Amino acid sequence: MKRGCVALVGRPNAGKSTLLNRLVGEKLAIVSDKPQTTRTRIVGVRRFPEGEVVFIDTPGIHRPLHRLNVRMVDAALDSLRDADVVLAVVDASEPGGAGGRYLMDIVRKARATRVLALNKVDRADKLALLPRIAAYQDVGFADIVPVSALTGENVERLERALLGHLPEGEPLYPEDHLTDRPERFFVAELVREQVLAHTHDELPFSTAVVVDKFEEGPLLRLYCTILVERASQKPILIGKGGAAIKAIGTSARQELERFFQTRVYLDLHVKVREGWREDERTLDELGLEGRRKRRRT
Ligand SMILES: Nc1nc2c(ncn2[C@@H]2O[C@H](COP(=O)(O)OP(=O)(O)O)[C@@H](O)[C@H]2O)c(=O)[nH]1
Ligand SMILES: [Mg+2]
Repeated sequence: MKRGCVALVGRPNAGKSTLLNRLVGEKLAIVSDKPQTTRTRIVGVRRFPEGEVVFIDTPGIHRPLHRLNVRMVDAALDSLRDADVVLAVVDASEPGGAGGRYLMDIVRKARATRVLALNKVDRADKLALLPRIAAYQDVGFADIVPVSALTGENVERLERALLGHLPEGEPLYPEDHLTDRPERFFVAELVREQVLAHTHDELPFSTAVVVDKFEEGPLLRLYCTILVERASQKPILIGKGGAAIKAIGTSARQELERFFQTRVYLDLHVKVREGWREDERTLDELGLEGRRKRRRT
């Protein structure tokens, strides 16, 4: 059978996480309209009649200004090195720009087979697509597939193309294995997704979620702390009379109930941790891979 790893790499906001969820058929990665939503690699396994594909979602490749972001970009580059197929995801509704060229310079050097997904074709100008495809000629893509991760348009064609490039071998994971992340990870991420949805400016980038307690029972009881970087951010996140944090809590609880298929009690607490984005200990606590913990393969 066919089997192997496909790493989704690209600029922030290209739609990698939306595409991962679409390819795996489960919501494993959170999505937002803000860049840098994904902070770590997320594995999602999908079985086809022809074989097994291990999809790896990664943080967007960008210029890292904080230690948090250094770890994020490292996680993306590590995945790219380990993959059988590198699936570059670009937003086809926008011109690539300097960031796009930087990405292609990295993808061009990958040892793995390269495939390009021109994403967001649902809102791209079809005429503008052709010259953009021409601009990718020299990157050495084995396939270029226009898709919409949002609507699912052409995603099956992409799946066929990816399967075709995978090596033969024994399955990498047991039959029921879906992801490499523990339940607590999804709790923190689903809460963070709602923080992202309800905040703007610097706040989305300055928040992280820690799961303090995970108590199973007829009611799943979850206690989380939302970290912010500065004292001035706390009242914004809480809102007038607690309105903002309440709205975040209500939506997060609904998402968590959907994910865990059970009733959920969610307790959210906001805490200031000055400059946590630069603090290696906090980054470790958040489970973000870093240079020091890089896997040897
Ligand atoms: N119109 C459209 N929007 C998309 C598509 N794929 C992703 N998006 C949107 O683009 C934004 C970023 O998506 P996300 O998956 O978080 O991007 P990532 O940073 O590359 O993981 C979100 O608002 C998505 O809803 C698509 O195919 N079409
Ligand atoms: Mg993402």
